[in-house]
Amino acid sequence: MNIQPDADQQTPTVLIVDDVPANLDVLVEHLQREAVHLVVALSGEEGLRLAKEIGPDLILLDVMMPGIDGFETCRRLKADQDTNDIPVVFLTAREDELDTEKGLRLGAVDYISKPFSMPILKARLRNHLALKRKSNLLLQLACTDELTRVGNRRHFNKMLHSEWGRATRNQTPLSLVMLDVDYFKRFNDHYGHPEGDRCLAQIAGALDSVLHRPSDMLARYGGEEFVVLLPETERDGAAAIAEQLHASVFNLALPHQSAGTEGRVTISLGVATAVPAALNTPEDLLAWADNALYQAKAQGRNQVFV
Ligand code: GH3
Ligand code: MG
Ligand code: MG
Ligand code: MG
Repeated sequence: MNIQPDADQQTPTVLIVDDVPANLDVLVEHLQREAVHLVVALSGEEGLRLAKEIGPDLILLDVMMPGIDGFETCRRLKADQDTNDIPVVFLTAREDELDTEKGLRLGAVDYISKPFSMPILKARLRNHLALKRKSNLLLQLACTDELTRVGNRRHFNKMLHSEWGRATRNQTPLSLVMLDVDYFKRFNDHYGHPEGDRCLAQIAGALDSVLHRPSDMLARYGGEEFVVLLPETERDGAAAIAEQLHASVFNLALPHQSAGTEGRVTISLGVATAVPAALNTPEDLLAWADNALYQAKAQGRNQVFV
């Protein structure tokens, strides 16, 4: 999955959770003129489901609700890594000090008691959304390789470990493709480093166009080396993707006129697949893919080694 370059430009989504439809009506009526997209839920359960599904930028949460109340809803949002970054603002008739402290301790960014002032609520929401936008941008910068706009090594390592954990729990295969540009030193020597940079960015674009599952992840591992993480993918499937990755770069037909090359830029790829076992680590999968890549290079480059 590629990282959206314009994640900070989108209209923010606010999820409002309240069991009383009249309360929702009042909030929607007043907030709909703000530059936000509003989604409503009538229970904690529905709020949790929607939060996971749409990933809102802020959740406005009632406390007293039948079923799971707002406090429990907040606790579960914060315990789930898919939703724990979403700022929660309580909006409630329960206004004693203990409740306020509890809501904030559970991780809410704000606690607003009824009766409340609509202009102040709006001002607070705007401030929280501005902060969320900045933290999204920071997160995106921390995960992105500046030159190629794909994931960076730091993000890849994080995803490798979390996908390894998931594959271990579910006993599903996890595949990794490691690839390296052939004779890239000669490319730089011949065409210059700026042209080399442009070449790497084009290669990243071609590689990315091959991946279609949201869970697939491309990253620049370093220099002229890229990695592709393929969750729930068997060896045959990974080999087929690797062939497509190989063809995508070959078909760019970027000229590379120097000794040993095919007249165009090519890549070598190594594929590794594992269903995690107790004695293995994600670093083993990396080492296997690296070893396969070494074999692809040793057998003449411009090929996939599985
Ligand atoms: P091989 O086929 O064995 O991979 O040969 P190679 O020349 O590609 O491998 P080597 O490791 O000797 O050289 C890698 C080159 O990649 C060296 C370096 O100049 C270039 N390179 C690494 N990172 C960048 C980058 O960010 N931009 C540019 N332009 N070149 C880079
Ligand atoms: Mg209520
Ligand atoms: Mg190379
Ligand atoms: Mg290299």
